[in-house]
Amino acid sequence: MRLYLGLDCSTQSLTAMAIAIDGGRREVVWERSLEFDRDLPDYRTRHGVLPSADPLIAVSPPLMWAEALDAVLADLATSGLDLTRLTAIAGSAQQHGSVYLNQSSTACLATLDPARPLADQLRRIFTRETAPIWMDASTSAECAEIAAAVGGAARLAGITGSRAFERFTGPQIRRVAKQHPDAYAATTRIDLVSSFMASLLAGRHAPLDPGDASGMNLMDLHTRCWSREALDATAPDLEPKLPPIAPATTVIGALSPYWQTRHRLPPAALVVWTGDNPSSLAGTGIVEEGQVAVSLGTSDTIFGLMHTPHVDPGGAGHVFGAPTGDYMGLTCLRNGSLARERIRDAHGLDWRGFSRALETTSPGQDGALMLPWFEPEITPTVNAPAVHRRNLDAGAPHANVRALVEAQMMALANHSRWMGIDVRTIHATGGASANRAILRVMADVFGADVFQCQVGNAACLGAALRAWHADAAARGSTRPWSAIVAGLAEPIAASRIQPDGDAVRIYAALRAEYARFEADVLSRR
Ligand code: ADP
Ligand code: XUL
Repeated sequence: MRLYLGLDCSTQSLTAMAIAIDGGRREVVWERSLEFDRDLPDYRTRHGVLPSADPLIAVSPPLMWAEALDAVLADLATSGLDLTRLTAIAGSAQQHGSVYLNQSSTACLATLDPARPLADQLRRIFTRETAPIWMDASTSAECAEIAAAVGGAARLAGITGSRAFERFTGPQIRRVAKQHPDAYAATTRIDLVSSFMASLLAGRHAPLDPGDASGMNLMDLHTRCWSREALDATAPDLEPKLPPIAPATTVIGALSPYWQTRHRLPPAALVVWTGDNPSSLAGTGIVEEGQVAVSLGTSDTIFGLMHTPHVDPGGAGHVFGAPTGDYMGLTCLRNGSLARERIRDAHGLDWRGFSRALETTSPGQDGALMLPWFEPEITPTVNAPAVHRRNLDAGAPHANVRALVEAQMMALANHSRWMGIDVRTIHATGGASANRAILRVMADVFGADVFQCQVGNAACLGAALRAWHADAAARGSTRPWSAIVAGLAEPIAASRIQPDGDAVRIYAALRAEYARFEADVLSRR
């Protein structure tokens, strides 16, 4: 029997999951989640983000992620699992966020004192105390500058898989370089959240995998190397500051002596980390073209596997590297779970009441529509947040719940057409996928069967499966990905929600109406 550990450092929490693989048996044997706001209140985050007066700014403290890692691995040490069996560890993290480290970080990582908490020892390694994260929308000027320097949005998308997006790391780095040139000059390593966490475990600077590196507007999607043109367009002397890019199966070393002594963990193999969406692709079992998953987490995302990268000509979506070595298409909405919480709270509901609101209202509500841009939106790009309603009374609780969820599902459906996938089944994951009333709207809007997954946290499961896959590959096994995901990363057959014919017809028309409403409002801005 071997144990594999997956970690996921998301916007709001750090989750760890151990799976046991024993011949044909595969099982989740341990799981632990630490919520940043609740469990590490000293950092004063709200939903994992530091409060800001400017709605375009979103940053988080990297020390908080480090402290969470220390706490979660302390729990693993007392889990009762036979940790001598722990063979490999992999992880995933929210994408795009950037951590700025100085020269002292190299020695600090290598000489951590196991008698002392991790976070206490890291305080002096940052050139910026905060990390801009995926919710940051403050870099429109930098996006325009980078796009212009490489010859336009389409050219940048052709090289990197995406036009310039505010939250992508290249524009974020450019902003730091422009606004804080001294801090930028003192920065010797710019990590993504994934490579930062992996570096803490390895005791030395870790590489990035192509899945997360493709969320930066800096990697050439075709060669999986840094793009000279994109680097030059972004910031001076950038390449030496970036981690190397290594294939998703790379074992980057062993768990460092710090963890072995501090929490009595074995020198397990450490696999390069990736982004939460690539990890969720594996964790929802999407290893063939034509299947899609929808993740209803802090962000709402829809993604599917691609063998060859075809980029969204409309510029809404992204092409990233996939854990299988293929590609994945992805469309991301910022106003996901937190928008649902906002409407829930505004009308004094709990999740049961929210579900009941969906169950007691009718599809389409005679043309009631909402554009739920409570916060700046990613898809479509909306930098000045505002909620727009049509045929909808803002005070009507149930109608607003339905209009919100319909809007989110219609936006996901309309803005993922570019992937060219005929969506017949959807594997649903993320915190809100527990809510079957929301999944009913998803099934009807997409006209597709929707399944819940056996293991709810797909990003974390995907990380554990990647640990197993890379370890097996290092041992010379040629086990295909379809065999890795079988049995754990599978939809629950009995959870199937089939689309209702009448509702599908209503939404076919309403989706077109929604697209017109969206275009009309955007054209007036
Ligand atoms: P992330 O990984 O991005 O931090 P999760 O996938 O853990 O986020 O999802 C967290 C979100 O799940 C919460 O913000 C909450 O709004 C949502 N959620 C949890 N339970 C329910 C439910 N029953 N119905 C709808 N949403 C839910
Ligand atoms: C994807 C994106 C989000 C984050 C946070 O491009 O920005 O899904 O990865 O989960």
